[in-house]
Amino acid sequence: MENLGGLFNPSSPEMEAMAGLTYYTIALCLVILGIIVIAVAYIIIRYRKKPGDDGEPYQNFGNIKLEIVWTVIPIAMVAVLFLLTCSTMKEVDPPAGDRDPDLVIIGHQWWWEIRYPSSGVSTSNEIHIPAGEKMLVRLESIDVIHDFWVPELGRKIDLVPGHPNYIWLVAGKPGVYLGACAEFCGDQHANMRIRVVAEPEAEFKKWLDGQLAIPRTPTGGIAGEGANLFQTMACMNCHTIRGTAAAARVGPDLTHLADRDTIGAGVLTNTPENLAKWLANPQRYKQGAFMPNMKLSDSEVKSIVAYLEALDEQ
Ligand code: HEC
Ligand SMILES: [Cu+2]
Repeated sequence: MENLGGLFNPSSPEMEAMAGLTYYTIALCLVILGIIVIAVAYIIIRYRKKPGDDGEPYQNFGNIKLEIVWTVIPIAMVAVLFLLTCSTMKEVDPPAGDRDPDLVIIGHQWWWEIRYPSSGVSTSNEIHIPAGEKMLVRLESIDVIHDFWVPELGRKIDLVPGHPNYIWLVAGKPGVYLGACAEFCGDQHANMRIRVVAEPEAEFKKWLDGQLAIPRTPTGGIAGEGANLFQTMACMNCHTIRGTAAAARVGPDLTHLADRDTIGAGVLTNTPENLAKWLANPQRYKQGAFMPNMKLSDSEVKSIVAYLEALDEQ
């Protein structure tokens, strides 16, 4: 059942409420279907034309009692569904503007910028949260409409330019929950994946502290060369590496890139070899992505990989 998605594997109180509502609705529909099938079968048999019958059977017009019954019952059913839906919405939707968000998720073509406003941490595509804790998330978009969806954890929600939306993000137990952009947003929409990593509180704190660390810039060796290249090439214009002059937000924050599981919102697993492949030609793995082929030589790629990996070894 692992990969059957949210309805079969709800992993947050919000998703449990939504799955519960779905099950109630399906159960009610099945009961109605059963009653109708039985009634139709009974009527077909009981009132079928028998030998000797002639003309129309008895017609029953304007029976007020009957009409009241078949109006009131459906209204009652709709009322029940309405109330169940209201209570589910109350469970699922956070009160907007109640407090500052714990997390801000910003959609870009075609990656997710993840910010933790209280600590200033910024990462991409991979969302760490403490398991069991209710995180208030504000969702924004920098360009077009995207849609955040991690099926096991809850509802879909659009990221609309100029109009922030809010959700709760909760994972009942530790684990990795996968999601994707669920609103077509251009060429690489399919490669706009989400990983939610829910960890026990202590591990989450450790991760957050690791992210807060400002790495020293290596000065010697090939990592030092990489740092120089990064500083002198256009990388600076699009990326942030804290502790250096690079502070742009066109692409992901690379300060703790080596900590992430994937590159390019899921197109490659994050290993030094794959990082080298990505740097050599990102367009080969994510055609149309807004990181150009930087036409780096093999040795430049090697130095930059050494630099980016060195940032997390301190
Ligand atoms: C014109 C802006 C631009 C320039 C210049 C640029 N990048 Fe990028 N870079 C991006 C964008 C945008 C992404 C995200 C692509 C995606 O996933 O769709 C990215 C992604 C990356 C990633 C993967 C990050 C992740 O979290 O998945 C790495 C590593 C990276 N760039 C390194 C570099 C290096 C090193 C240079 C310089 C040699 C460079 N970039 C130059 C825009 C740029
Ligand atoms: Cu998208």
